[in-house]
Amino acid sequence: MQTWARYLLLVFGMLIILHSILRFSHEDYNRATSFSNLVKTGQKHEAPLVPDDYYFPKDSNANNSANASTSANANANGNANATLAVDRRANATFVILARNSDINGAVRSVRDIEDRFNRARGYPYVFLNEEPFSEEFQSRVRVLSGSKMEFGLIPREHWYQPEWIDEEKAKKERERMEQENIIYGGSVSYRNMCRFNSGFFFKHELMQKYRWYWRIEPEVHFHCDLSFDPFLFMEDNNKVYGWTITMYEFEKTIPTLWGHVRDFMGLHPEYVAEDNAMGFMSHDGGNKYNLCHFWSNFEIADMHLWRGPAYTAFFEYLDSKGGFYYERWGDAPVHSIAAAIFANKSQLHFFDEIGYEHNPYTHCPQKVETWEKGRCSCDMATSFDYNGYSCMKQWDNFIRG
Ligand SMILES: Nc1nc2c(ncn2[C@@H]2O[C@H](COP(=O)(O)OP(=O)(O)OP(=O)(O)O)[C@@H](O)[C@H]2O)c(=O)[nH]1
Ligand SMILES: [Mg+2]
Repeated sequence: MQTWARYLLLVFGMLIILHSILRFSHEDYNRATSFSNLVKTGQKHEAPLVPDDYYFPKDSNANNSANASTSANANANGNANATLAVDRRANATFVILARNSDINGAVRSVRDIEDRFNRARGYPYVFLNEEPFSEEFQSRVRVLSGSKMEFGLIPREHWYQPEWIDEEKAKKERERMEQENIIYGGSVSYRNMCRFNSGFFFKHELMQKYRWYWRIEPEVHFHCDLSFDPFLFMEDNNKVYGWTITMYEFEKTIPTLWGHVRDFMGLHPEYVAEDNAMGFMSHDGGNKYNLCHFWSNFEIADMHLWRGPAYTAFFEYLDSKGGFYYERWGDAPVHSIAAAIFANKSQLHFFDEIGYEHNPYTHCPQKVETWEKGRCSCDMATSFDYNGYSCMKQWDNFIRG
């Protein structure tokens, strides 16, 4: 064999060995390069879009906060038409959990959602914090919108680590997770935040008057014009949970969560929805969790879901196990699993139209018409949907049946 051919063979052999080592040692690399993933690159999902009925007429720039009425005005069979969608507003609010130090990011997020959606709709905002919001924070976000803005203090018992948590054990676990480089593994405040988002934000007194919320974080981006009202679409179509990005959870943050979920379902079969979305999260009838969840930094959802008896019992059950502190359970898997179990699959809605970015991932609409209609600033080609770490293909397969 010629020398150059031998070198080529050697390099090729080394690449194969390196690839095998990486697949074995790095879960993300393994997923991204799996055969099923590679053949699906470039795949476009056929997500159902929000019907034209829900789009505002092109010349509509009315600020509906002035003539708002609740969506109780929907016609008898619950369908809306364009006029109704413009005239109505849902009983909904944006909710933004933030620290005073998050001010610049909060300004950017509010600026984005106002420009892309809310200036024409006038939905209110609730900002929540475990410390009082500074005057500066309030004045810098107030100036961005004519909508009502309220700034709430989170009650101590909704935020801090409960007394009954064994702090010695929790500390040991934090230290271990930190040593293992588990993201936020050593942080107590991150755990407070996850527990609050899982079980308490919808109990805050400022949230009581609302049924629907759209969760927004500081420093996120909305890449497309949103010329329809997602709350009204959800309300009229019996949806309860809307999302844009789905991905795998880090298993090391939730080692015992699924076992508790299964125990809970065994104790309370009456809460499990008949046509639930368990099949999206488990491929063996619920035995093993595939770690898929909705990325909850974006959520548009019905708080009836969280305030009802099923989720109330579920959260109390999980909380009593201490995993928010002894492990590092995120609100994303907790909400997602609950939505998948307690709602019917038709009640979970993927919003392809909403171009959304939370560093480092972006969802960009996958249909050219949608992308053009939304005047989107994102690059369709870099949408997270069929990234190896995304669970979109599991969702597609599940919905296709
Ligand atoms: N008031 C308050 N808000 C917090 C605290 N920690 C996080 N948040 C807010 O909770 C939300 C989630 O926190 P992030 O730090 O963004 O968590 P994450 O999205 O999982 O992680 P990143 O990838 O770092 O963004 C954001 O809206 C934060 O502003 C805290 O200690 N106090
Ligand atoms: Mg974040």
